[in-house]
Amino acid sequence: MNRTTVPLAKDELVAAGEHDHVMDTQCPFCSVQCKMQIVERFGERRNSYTVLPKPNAASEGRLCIKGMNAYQHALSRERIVYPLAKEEGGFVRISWEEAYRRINEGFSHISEQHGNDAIGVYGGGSLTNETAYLLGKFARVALQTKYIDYNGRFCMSAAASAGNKAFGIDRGLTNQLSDIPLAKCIILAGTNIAECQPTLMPYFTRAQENGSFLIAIDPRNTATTAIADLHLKVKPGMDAALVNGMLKVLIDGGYVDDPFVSGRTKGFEELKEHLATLDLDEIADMTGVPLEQIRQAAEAFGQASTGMIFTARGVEQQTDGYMAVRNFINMSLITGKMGKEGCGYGAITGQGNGQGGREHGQKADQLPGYRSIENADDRAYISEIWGIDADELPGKGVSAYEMMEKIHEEEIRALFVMGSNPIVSNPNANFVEEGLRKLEFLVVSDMFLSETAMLADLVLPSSSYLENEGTLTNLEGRVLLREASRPVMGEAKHDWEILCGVAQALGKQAYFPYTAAEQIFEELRVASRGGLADYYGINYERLRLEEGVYWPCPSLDHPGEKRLFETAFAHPDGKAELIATQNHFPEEQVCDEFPLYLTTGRVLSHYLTGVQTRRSHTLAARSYESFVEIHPSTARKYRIEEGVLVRLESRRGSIVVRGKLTSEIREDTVFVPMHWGNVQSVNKITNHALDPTCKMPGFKVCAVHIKPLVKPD
Ligand SMILES: Nc1nc2c(c(=O)[nH]1)N[C@H]1C(S)=C(S)[C@@H](COP(=O)(O)OP(=O)(O)OC[C@H]3O[C@@H](n4cnc5c(=O)[nH]c(N)nc54)[C@H](O)[C@@H]3O)O[C@H]1N2
Ligand SMILES: Nc1nc2c(c(=O)[nH]1)N[C@H]1C(S)=C(S)[C@@H](COP(=O)(O)OP(=O)(O)OC[C@H]3O[C@@H](n4cnc5c(=O)[nH]c(N)nc54)[C@H](O)[C@@H]3O)O[C@H]1N2
Ligand code: SF4
Ligand SMILES: [Mo]
Repeated sequence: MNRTTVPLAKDELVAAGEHDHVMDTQCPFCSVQCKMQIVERFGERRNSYTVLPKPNAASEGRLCIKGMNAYQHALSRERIVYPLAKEEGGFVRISWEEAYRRINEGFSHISEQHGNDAIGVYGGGSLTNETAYLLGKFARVALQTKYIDYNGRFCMSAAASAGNKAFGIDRGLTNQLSDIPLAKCIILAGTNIAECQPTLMPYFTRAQENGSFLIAIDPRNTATTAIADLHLKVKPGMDAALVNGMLKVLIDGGYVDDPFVSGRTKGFEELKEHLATLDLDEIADMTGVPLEQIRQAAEAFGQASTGMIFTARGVEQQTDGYMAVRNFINMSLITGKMGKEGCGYGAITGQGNGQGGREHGQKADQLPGYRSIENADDRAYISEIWGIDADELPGKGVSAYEMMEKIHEEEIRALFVMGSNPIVSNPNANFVEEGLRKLEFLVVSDMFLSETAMLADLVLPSSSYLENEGTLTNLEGRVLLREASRPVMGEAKHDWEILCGVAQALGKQAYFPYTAAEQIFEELRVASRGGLADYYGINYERLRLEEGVYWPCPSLDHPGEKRLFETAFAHPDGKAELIATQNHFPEEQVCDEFPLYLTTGRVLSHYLTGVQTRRSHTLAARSYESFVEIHPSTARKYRIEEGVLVRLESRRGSIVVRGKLTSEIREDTVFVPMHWGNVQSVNKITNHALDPTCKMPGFKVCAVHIKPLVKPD
């Protein structure tokens, strides 16, 4: 990971006679968006590839194993390179003209019979800003449906809602990464940075070298908790209560920053009164974290002169994810550790464009620039840019999983999926698969025949990150331009071209006249102008000259805001909101029938539903199948041995994975990664209960039963 090789300028490589083709690009996977250079040397029988990290501010010239091997899937022979139509059970090659004709026929037939809302659109956080923006416009203007949402609902929605309510704005990190080494105490809650954003680890180790005290909160020992000075091995789903304990210690110990609380926040009295009613011993008991450790963590944070808190999906993918995040933000605020050097809160964004993808209209209730589809001024502003009447603009739809319910109810009868594999990534996946099979018409745009694409009536081949130009916004809120570095493979098209093509087939070409991604970005700039996520001051020229620009950036001469909230929060009164949080318990509790908690997550070498990384031979070889982490004493009780196949069962279904005995996990909890489909798809058993505020599913806790597939002698 820490390769220090300096990338070469293209002409240096030419001079050295070393290469045939150099690609300057950006990793397609996680939110760090590391820059890299891929040198492709043409050989007689096959080409060879060398991948070099490129220095840039976020990764500081590091790459992880996924980035190093990301060329493998993009160049894989398994890429779909022409449109495919399902006929008599199999796929046949068709022309783009035929594909567009069938889409027009399919969508028109359904909307005439059942109305425009019978067609749903489902997007993703890997799409560029240009495509994400256009997908929102496509749903509202070309299809005129209210039903659009995206996979970020499962990823960023709890933190996004919490940021919006607490601060008045949702940008994942309130600071640049370079603030991290300046923090004297750091809390990493439900975030496994060492495996999920590996190139960021040196920021944290540097902080420790500067004397920082690092606290990790996770039910498992991970490569991240391994570097922590204190590890709170919390019971799954109990973060909100754990933070209540720490808040109580902070208040009782006199660690509140009174001037900050009175000048810059509201709601403190209610919070204090609520905490006074809670009992620390009870909190220790319900969270499984010894009281001494709760005290030690709170005091370390309270005493430190600077401090930062980071959360990720461990805290957020809960039926109380929104409130749990609010509680961590409470902690940053009452200690005044916000808006200053080495102080701030961060929700570690997940997907490559997990940040930008949540700002420009893929969400059910959102218009570009983080505008609201329910706000009359916002509707009028965007309608004018789109050249439609505000009355024609549909209203608010429903969240991603709720769309799956609408499919079952036959309110949605056709679905257009771009950049997601919902059949593997939604909770309660058997129900989701049943729904997708029931659809009258399913169109999927992907690079591969994903599990979802396999069910489609039409599959549209999209270009890869090496081929498609566009902008992505990294976890810091820094907008980056990724230039295309290869011609499109076969007859594949860029996602935005596909959207323009479908719009034309539907007779809506006048609203989709683009011939380059940059033209779409120019429209996005204006559409976002004056919104919360204001990109107006950013253009391709700037992005080429500067190393990315932070939003908000309201004008071309604005430098972009690197650190938020230095003087005010984004609410009209400039104050941040504190809130009293209940000691929430997960929706599903263990019982005699389902005696263990299941939590889910990731491994280093695979990405999300694995469609891409399972097609990279180097990555697949590192982890070729799923597994269940189980504590040896729990394994003994259920007669599970190392390496045997086991059946895990919940109220919703069952899966078969291999047992992996490890004392790194709590005895009451098992862990399964999410990167495999079919019989190893952990979402066949996860719980579909949603957080009431943000509609995030509780992916991180459900109750399961475990048994060996074959009974031991
Ligand atoms: N290698 C790899 N990297 C990735 C991805 C990938 O798939 N693979 N995906 C990207 C994306 S889209 C995302 S969203 C991010 C996700 O990044 P993370 O959120 O860091 O990853 P997860 O493994 O889902 O969960 C993090 C940790 O939460 C812990 N956890 C489980 N339950 C609880 C709980 O109740 N409380 C607490 N405090 N912790 C809990 C898990 O044990 C796990 O170690 O990673 C991004 N980077
Ligand atoms: N149990 C459990 N479930 C989870 C999670 C968890 O922690 N536990 N995490 C959740 C999270 S955080 C996330 S982000 C979701 C992710 O869920 P998904 O969106 O289903 O994840 P991906 O595997 O990234 O699917 C993306 C698909 O789009 C394709 N693709 C990639 N890039 C492009 C592109 O540019 N254009 C097009 N058209 N297609 C492209 C890929 O080939 C792949 O088939 O999963 C969620 N599900
Ligand atoms: S997966 Fe993330 S950390 Fe690894 S190279 Fe890609 S962008 Fe960087
Ligand atoms: Mo994610």
